[in-house]
Amino acid sequence: MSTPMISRRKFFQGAGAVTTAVAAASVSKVAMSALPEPVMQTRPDTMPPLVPTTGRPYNPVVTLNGWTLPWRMNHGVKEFHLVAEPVVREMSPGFKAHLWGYNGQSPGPTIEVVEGDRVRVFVTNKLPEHTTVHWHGQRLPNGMDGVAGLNQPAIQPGKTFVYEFVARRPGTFMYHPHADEMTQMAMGMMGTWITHPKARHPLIDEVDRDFVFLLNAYDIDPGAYTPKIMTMLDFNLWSWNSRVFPGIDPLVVRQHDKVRIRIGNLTMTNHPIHLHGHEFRVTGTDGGAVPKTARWPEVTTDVAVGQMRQIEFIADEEGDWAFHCHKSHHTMNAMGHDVPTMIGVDHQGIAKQITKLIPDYMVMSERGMADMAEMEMPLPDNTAPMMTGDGPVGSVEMGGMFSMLKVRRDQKPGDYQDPGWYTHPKGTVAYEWTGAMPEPERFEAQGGQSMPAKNMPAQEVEVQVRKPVGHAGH
Ligand SMILES: [Cu+2]
Repeated sequence: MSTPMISRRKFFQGAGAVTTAVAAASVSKVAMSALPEPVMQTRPDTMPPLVPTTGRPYNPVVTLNGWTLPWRMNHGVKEFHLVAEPVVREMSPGFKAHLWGYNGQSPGPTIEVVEGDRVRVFVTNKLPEHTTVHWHGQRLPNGMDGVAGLNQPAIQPGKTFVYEFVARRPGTFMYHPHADEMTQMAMGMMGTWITHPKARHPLIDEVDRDFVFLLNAYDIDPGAYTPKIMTMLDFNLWSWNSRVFPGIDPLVVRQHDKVRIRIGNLTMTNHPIHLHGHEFRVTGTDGGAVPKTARWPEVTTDVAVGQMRQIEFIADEEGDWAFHCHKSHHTMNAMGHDVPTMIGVDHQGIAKQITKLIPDYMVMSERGMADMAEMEMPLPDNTAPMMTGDGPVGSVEMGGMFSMLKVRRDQKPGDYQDPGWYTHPKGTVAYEWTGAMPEPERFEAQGGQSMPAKNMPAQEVEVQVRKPVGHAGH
């Protein structure tokens, strides 16, 4: 037992009445019998919202490629049971990663409670090393904050700790270990916590669809299964809820729905999240609801490390709208970083020569990188293609942090099933010009520098840029 100071008398008090269990105390075998059964989930699908049947009512969220953890009411206390453990996460179809997570998945299940709820979370550690859980953004007693060594002793392997506090502030929060954080977060240990308002809130609108997901990143070598935990910036898998496109489900809504999307960032860099076809407002952060006078329209919002951004909009434009991180390297999957830029280099003659010696030889990317998606280059087993995902009219040439907002007129309320591809009304799709191509005309106006440099060299210099090999381009 890691807490030596529990007296026999106190021990039995705790065991007999679980309602008085305190944090930072290992739970005995006797108390274990009072533990709520841990609920496990092994599928990576987006589960339908968990409509509450006990406790205060609320409108549940939908966790993208995830699920909400069921609870037990125990004398007015909402009890959850998290199990920290190694998991196998399918990151995209055919690509599995060996991660650490909670209750069978990475990220762990979403925890949903209501403002004012007394919440008790049992955390069982089935990892090979100690852990804790920190409840990012919450108002709680200091001893429940989960920083190993500072607020509590770490939870040793095989032990169960109890966290208990009142969910005081409505909002979107995250949970993750605060013990060997670098390893445990690089391995996928994280989850989302939603505290719904207990009554109508002047700054928290009711919405028709409420989505949530976490931004996370992994460095898994092509063909390997386990993330490299020492990586600080050069990750090769940029994921939403430990899924990469085309493994990320679309966000399906009914036209004219009011939509909320809550996005938390537990990677090592910022992600400008961009929505096509609609403007949104940032209505909340992990610090709480944003005052109405402080909201402005956006189509991209940067989610910095350790931040949550909650965006809201009316989905009034039908279609399949791209929704993605705007860092172009984050919408690609695993690749080596030693790929030089070959655009403009003509290999045609050389490739023919080499193919005589090495039949599989293929020159990559001399016309851009789109070849990669077209050719579906042979990959080691268990590797997500770098950029792929077939759309209705070709390859989407995306991977990583990419999904779609699918807005449909005939989507039923509460139906999150993928409606398939959007059928564009006649005459509303970009098309090829097949008429005559006129000769270019020179633009008439004469320009000039307002402050010409005196000693500019006479000859023109054409700069040939070649990206350095092994750049850290993130
Ligand atoms: Cu990004």
